[in-house]
Amino acid sequence: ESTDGSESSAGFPPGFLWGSATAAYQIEGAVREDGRTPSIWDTFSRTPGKVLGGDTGDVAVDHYHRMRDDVRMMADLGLSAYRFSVSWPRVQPGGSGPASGRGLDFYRALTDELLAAGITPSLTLYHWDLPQELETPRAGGSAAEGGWPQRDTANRFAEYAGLVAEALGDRVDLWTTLNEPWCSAFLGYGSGVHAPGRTDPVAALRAAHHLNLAHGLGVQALRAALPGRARIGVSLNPSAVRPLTRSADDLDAQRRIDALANRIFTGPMLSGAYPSDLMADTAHLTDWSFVREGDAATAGAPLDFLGINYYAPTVVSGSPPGGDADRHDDHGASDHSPWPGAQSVTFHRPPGELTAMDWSVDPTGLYDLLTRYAREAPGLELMVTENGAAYDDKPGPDGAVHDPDRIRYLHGHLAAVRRAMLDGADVRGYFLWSLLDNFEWAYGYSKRFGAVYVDYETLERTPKSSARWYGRVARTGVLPSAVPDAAR
Ligand code: GBH
Repeated sequence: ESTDGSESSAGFPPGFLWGSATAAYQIEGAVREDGRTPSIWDTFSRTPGKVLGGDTGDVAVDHYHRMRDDVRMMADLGLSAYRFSVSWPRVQPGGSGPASGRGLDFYRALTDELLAAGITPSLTLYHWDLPQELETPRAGGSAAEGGWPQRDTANRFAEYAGLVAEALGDRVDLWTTLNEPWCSAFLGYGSGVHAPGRTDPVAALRAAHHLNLAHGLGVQALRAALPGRARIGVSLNPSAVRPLTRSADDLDAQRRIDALANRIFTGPMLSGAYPSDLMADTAHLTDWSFVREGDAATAGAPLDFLGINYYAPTVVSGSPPGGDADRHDDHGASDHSPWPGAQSVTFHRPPGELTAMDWSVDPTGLYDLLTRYAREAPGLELMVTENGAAYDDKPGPDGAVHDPDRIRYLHGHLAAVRRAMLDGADVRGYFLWSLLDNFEWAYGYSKRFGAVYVDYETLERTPKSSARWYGRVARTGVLPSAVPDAAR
């Protein structure tokens, strides 16, 4: 039924990867099995007040025990790729030393199942679950807190990357070092809404640097261990940041947030240097002496693809027009900012329709990011490694789950991807976040991002109507010109 629509605006090229994405701590459960040790998210989620409803990933959606059924479901839907992450404390308990054979066996089995089903595996090494032992050593270590603000964590990551590459390099061709280092650094150590929950702007900047360094050292370790056919990238969550007005103050707020959200990572990773305006904007906080000679160049190790995770745009102004009442952010009760040195910047809710996260539906932001990085990094392949939305999905009386809002969201964003491709962006794949409803970090199980509904009592899976709609797009490679009537 596949049409050669590669020249048309609705048809994606043959070989385009149609995937879904997940992350280990959000779906696996089995946190105490087969030698796994705690990660910072185990500790954080068990700390009262940190996660809505006191939810943890102890069971999550039990993917660790239902992996074969989950792969069969992807194959039945017609998906051609699957992006998952490896749990570091499962495959290298404690964060250093030898690999755990039992931990690696799970990912060997997962990738075998995927390959047997004709699904391309895309492996992310780090999706936020740092071994707790690297954050706070139980004994022997220095009294200081560790984690990403400490330089040695970057070396530990490179060692871990090499170990996973040795084990899985024969069967996985798509490798991603880090998922959204902005979140690890600024939500983990700045605002404290993510693990490990620290609130120190300088620790957050140090973390960002050591994540850049870890990425570069990780790329080196992967290149050394993987066969030549492997493709290596990183997944960022670049902010599509717009000024509220064209005033000088608002344009400067846009520049500052672009530096703190985007160029702090793309500077080193794509050009081997930190932006000078970023260092000037934060000079009152730190002299950046944690950046050593050669670090930014290390972070700039050549990449094969850039992964872009996109949900919603950001609108900023330079001075609060209506005082604090206008202030909007999605960082809950935290008084701490994830934007070091940007106290003058106010965040505004963009106009238009909102998802269950209160994030606005705005496909133009995705178009803008894809065409921006196509321009700034010519020759680099792009991949949409996450895009999707949470809605208040509920099974109907017949047990079916109809999610027309999600179909419209996906349709709009896929059209934006195709438009960006026709305007020169070399996009090789799209991964819907997420395959399954899952543990949505600080929101626990209260937000459903899945194309597949999960009943949290029985853990039974039910593909929503969006899963069937997306599966058809994946099988045909053609985006229908209109969304189904039910989704209007
Ligand atoms: C991704 O994070 C994660 O990779 C994935 O694990 C997660 O489940 C999924 O998205 C859905 O949340 O208010 O200015 O701080 C996305 C995290 C959410 C971080 C939006 C930035 C808004 C910026 N991003 N958030 S701001």
